[in-house]
Amino acid sequence: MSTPSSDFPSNPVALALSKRIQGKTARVGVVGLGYVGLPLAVEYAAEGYHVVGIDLNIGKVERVNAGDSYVGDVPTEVMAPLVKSGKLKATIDFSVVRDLDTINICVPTPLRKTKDPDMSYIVDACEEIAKYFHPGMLVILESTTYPGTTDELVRPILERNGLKAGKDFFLCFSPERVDPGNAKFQTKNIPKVVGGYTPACTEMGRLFYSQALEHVVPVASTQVAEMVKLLENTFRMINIGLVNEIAIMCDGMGINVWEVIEAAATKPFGFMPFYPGPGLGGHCIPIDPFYLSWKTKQAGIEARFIELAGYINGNMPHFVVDKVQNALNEFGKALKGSRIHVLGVAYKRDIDDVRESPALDIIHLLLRRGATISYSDPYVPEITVDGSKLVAGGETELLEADCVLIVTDHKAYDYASLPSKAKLVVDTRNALKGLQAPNIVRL
Ligand code: SAJ
Repeated sequence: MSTPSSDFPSNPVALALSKRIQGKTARVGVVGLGYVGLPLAVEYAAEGYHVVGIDLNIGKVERVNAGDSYVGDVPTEVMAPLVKSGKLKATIDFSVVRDLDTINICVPTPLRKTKDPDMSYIVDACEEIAKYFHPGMLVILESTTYPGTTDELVRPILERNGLKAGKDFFLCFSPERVDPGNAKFQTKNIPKVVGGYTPACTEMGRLFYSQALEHVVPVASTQVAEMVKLLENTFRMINIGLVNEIAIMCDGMGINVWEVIEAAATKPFGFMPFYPGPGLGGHCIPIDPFYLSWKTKQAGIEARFIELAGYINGNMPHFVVDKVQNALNEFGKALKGSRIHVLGVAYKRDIDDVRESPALDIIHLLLRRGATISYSDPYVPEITVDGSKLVAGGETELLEADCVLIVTDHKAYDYASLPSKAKLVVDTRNALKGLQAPNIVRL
């Protein structure tokens, strides 16, 4: 769809806003102070802008205003001076929008149980912004969503009072690419894609991001920018699905899939290693591709790769539980009545996030088949499965277990000693790489 063009230099509204952005006098707003919004707010405050964070969670607002960070990628010692100097503050009150020049919307975009997009966070944020919206603003949606959201959902809400995107205000989409805990790539140095509703919008978005971030990548439209993120994460999800299916094939043929991948990864071009695992966790990879397939389905296009990969990845917990059952059978034991100690429940190593973690599905399935469960995870003190709370155990439970199941390969574990301590180990992450023993079973 071609977007209407606006003549940037001859538009006084654009000129005035661009001067405020370049002069760092623009008042920056960030809606949603999570692992995306808070680091962004801090970057702009550190650049010298006055930044107001808006979040419905009063606890987060109070912690920001106390200079106490709750996001791992934002050290308190970095944030506190910005709060103290008055450059950064937070509020639950959207009326501050009256005094803002720019707003980045960084709210969640989960899936409903029906795997349909839950757009309520974006809609609620836009409805609140619209109450105090004024000419001359730049609004950038960063929440991962289906192509068309910015143009079809956000723009009508903001244009409701007669203001026109591309003329009276500027509207962009820019995918968030935050990778929590990534020491090498943080908000400032991750290339920032931005696409606008009009060329003037794109230019305003480019100008805004170039003030605080190292590398800005302007693209032709909001739809292109929305699709970029979905391609990135769909690529990942489908390749993980492929390698999980390869693991199932290798299992059936008695081939060590980990050795296959390690050797394939020696190819210096045309190959990128992905690794099989117990399933697909997190709030991005299992979710984002279904925003794309939901949208394409509206256009009568079946996203078959996404559906198939979703099925394969979703089936891995069942495959793992079957593996545990068969391994116990080899030792003359039934799964029913056996004690299984799960090692690691976070959705990936060295983090504390259990959202969509396959460990929860695996524990649910094991309980349903009559096993007794304990778990340990240095980052997760307790979990709830099927309404029951499980508290993290430790060495005692590991030693008493009939089978230890490695689900999340946190670096904190002493894997070398595991085979001598445990009666049986099922390893879904190749954490015991290089170790051989009759009581080790690998994915
Ligand atoms: N996983 C596998 N095999 C793999 C890689 C991952 O089974 O080869 C599993 C993980 O165990 C986890 C899930 O997939 O359960 C997702 O893991 P992830 O490494 O993709 O980590 P996420 O969910 O934190 O993804 C984020 C994404 N970042 C953004 O969306 C901005 C993703 O685009 C990044 O590529 C990824 O971090 C990263 O590379 O760390």
